[in-house]
Amino acid sequence: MDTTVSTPAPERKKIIFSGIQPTGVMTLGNYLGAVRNWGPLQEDYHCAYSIVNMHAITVRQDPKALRENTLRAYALLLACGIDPKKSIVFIQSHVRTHAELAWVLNCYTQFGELSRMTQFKDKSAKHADNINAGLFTYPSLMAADILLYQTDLVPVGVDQKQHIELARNIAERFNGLYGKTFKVPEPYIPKVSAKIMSLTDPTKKMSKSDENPNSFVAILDDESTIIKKFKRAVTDSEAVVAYREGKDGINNLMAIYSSVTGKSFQEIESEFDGRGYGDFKTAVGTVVADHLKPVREEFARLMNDKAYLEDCYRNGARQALELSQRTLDKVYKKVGFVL
Ligand code: ATP
Ligand code: LTN
Repeated sequence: MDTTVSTPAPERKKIIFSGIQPTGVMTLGNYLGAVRNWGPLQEDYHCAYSIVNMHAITVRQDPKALRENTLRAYALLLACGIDPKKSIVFIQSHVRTHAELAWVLNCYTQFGELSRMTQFKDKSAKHADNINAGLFTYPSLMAADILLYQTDLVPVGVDQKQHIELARNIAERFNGLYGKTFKVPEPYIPKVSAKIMSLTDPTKKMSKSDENPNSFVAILDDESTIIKKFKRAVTDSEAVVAYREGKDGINNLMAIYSSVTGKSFQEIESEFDGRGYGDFKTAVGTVVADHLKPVREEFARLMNDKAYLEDCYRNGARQALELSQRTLDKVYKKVGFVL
């Protein structure tokens, strides 16, 4: 008689990967659209998060500033609650498999596909004097970042959806040719704050590389700067706090307020019923500043402990290399490279 008790196989913990470019100080858009979700995910998933400095050089960077911003971005991730004991947290250029897989994937990505990427179109319009090949093939490197870890879910803002769709297509194409090699990833996009808009032009995405610092709130801005920026935010002349088409500025402030306080749009509308935009803007500024205060304090503490940071990113790179090498080995074998 068979006496073994058959217990169901424990469900495999899903894998999360995401990245952020060290192109400046993280904004409220990056935070609410992506990074804020990364910490809580650590409890239920295997997570890997990267400072993608190789992506950053697709537009010209000052080397000294890039080096400093990379370290600051790393410290900021930890300050936002990403725990290097729970997640793999690393700097992209430390892990050579990313560039290696990116080359292979470039050969399985079509020129036409890359030409359709809206980020490429936007960035090449913005940097017309430097439309380099890296800017064009950027999505293949991003696909490599994701596919190397057999990622299930990619938590990002909505602007990255198109790149993730391309990564899925590349994975499916490669799997179709050579048999199952890559997990096909899904985007993971928040409902309310997937696209935070610029405070000076609410039809444009808030972006950390915007040359007008009033257009974005940086996570490290102090309280009075944050409140000042919200007070100056472009709205409309209607003086009614309501979420409606055509009220881009107010809709954006409501999305921010809702995302930070957890209140619904309806609750916000009644809270500010009969009150002017001045009150509303101060309230948004205050909740954002209060919410970010512990992040600022933890960041300052971490930046005073460079030895700890170095320990964390070296260790992160070691773990990332070990995992990603397994996928790269499979790929090299499948395409016919002599091993
Ligand atoms: P850059 O200005 O250099 O293009 P960026 O501000 O767009 O940078 P990234 O490093 O490219 O920032 O993005 C990091 C993460 O933040 C991505 O998941 C992206 O989708 C998200 N993100 C960026 N801007 C916003 C925004 N305005 N609203 C919501 N999410 C955003
Ligand atoms: N392309 C992204 C940054 C990025 C990324 C990734 C995001 C690079 N590699 C992998 C998620 C997964 C951006 O511009 N925001």
